[in-house]
Amino acid sequence: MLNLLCFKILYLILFCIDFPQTATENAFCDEKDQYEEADKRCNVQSHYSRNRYILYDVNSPEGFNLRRDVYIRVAVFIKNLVKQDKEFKWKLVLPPWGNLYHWRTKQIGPQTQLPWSLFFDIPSLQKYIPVIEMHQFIQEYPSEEKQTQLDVIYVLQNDEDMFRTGKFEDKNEVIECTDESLTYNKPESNRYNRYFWGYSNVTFGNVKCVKFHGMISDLRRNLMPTVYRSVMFDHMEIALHDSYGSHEYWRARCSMRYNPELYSIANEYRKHFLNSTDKDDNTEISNDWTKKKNKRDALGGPYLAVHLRRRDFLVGRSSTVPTIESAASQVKKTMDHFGLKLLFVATDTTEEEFNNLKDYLFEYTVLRFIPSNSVLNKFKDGGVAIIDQIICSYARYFLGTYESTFTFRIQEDREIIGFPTETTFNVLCKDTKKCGSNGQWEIVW
Ligand SMILES: Nc1nc2c(ncn2[C@@H]2O[C@H](COP(=O)(O)OP(=O)(O)OP(=O)(O)O)[C@@H](O)[C@H]2O)c(=O)[nH]1
Ligand SMILES: [Mg+2]
Repeated sequence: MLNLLCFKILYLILFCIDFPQTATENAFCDEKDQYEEADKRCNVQSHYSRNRYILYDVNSPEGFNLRRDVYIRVAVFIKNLVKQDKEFKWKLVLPPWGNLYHWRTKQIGPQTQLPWSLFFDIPSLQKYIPVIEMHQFIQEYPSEEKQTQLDVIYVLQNDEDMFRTGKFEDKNEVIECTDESLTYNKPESNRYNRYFWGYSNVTFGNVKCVKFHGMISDLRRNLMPTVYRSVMFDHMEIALHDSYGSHEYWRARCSMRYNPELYSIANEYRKHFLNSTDKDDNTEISNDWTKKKNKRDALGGPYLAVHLRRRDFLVGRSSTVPTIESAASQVKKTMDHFGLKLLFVATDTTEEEFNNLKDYLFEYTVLRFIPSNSVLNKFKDGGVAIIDQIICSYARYFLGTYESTFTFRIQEDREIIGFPTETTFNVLCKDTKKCGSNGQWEIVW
């Protein structure tokens, strides 16, 4: 008798505790529920299946760096959730990277379904919130006939009336979906079968369209963890930061360290071409961001870095983007002021424009990072852009592009490294008379 009891307890521990209840197991429970034994097993199992998954996606034309900002909003949301709700085990599924408008290098093949680990340091993200990659989610989430079915998808939408009238108030209202709201602008998709990030084996059970305005924390009431185990939010960029620039914002931001290999490549480049090392430049920081120290004495390498955003900015933001001649003269003035001779340029411009810039700055050494084939093949356009950002973040002085999120992320990294603010929050102007400011979002320790 005692033996049988022990066996039962062992069985429950081995097979029930903390494993998500699969759809097949559900069917098993329904079929056998006339048997007390099976019933008991099922109850225990559903009781202990506490894993809950949150997924999200962002409007497809949005670039890499705005997407990183959306991650911070989500991360702070999850952080609070994990803190306040001990009943469930919340996990964030990191949305794979792919199909971004700016990733144009053709010879390296399709840049889709890229895991976060290619660009970011996952253990570092995990020190802030529980995150898993999409491929891990597909493995660990219950699936039926190799199909992973998400329980519900909320398609967030702006309330156009608010934008028309200018009267904004919080809203989180399920509305009837229109054809337009369900038209996902991905070529392989159709109305009821959207392939998330190109995964044809990921489907969904329930889709709800939501007029949403307000802070991301308000999405908590859409989670309903006793009903749904997996909840996906599309157009997550619509949900606003709970507190942009707060201490919590910066904790989430600090956790976004890059893949260590990208730092190594950037550091090699700094050492060889820019005479820059952390030791000499007073830019050493702890490998563990939770041990970060409040400091503002970073010196930076003996070079000026400029982020010269061109391409779509030349059209969309022509009133703030300078000509190459004007950019060169602004760079020259700053370099002379600081007595610098080395210039590092991060840019999405053409070879022709870059050479043009070099011609204007012939008395200086003007460099840009050119990836080897192996670096480009491995880390793709996204990784090369991050290397550019890292190199900019270690410069003695940084000049960015007005209202570019690529520039914002560099400024944040410089805040984390501990530079005096006056070396960081500077941008190129349209011309010398008219000059905007990006604002100055300083780190909060
Ligand atoms: N390698 C490299 N790529 C760049 C550079 N500037 C822009 N890009 C590419 O262009 C993309 C810019 O898009 P976002 O990341 O959205 O940043 P943004 O367009 O400057 O900012 P928004 O105003 O939000 O659109 C980057 O993600 C890169 O892929 C650069 O200096 N170096
Ligand atoms: Mg952009």
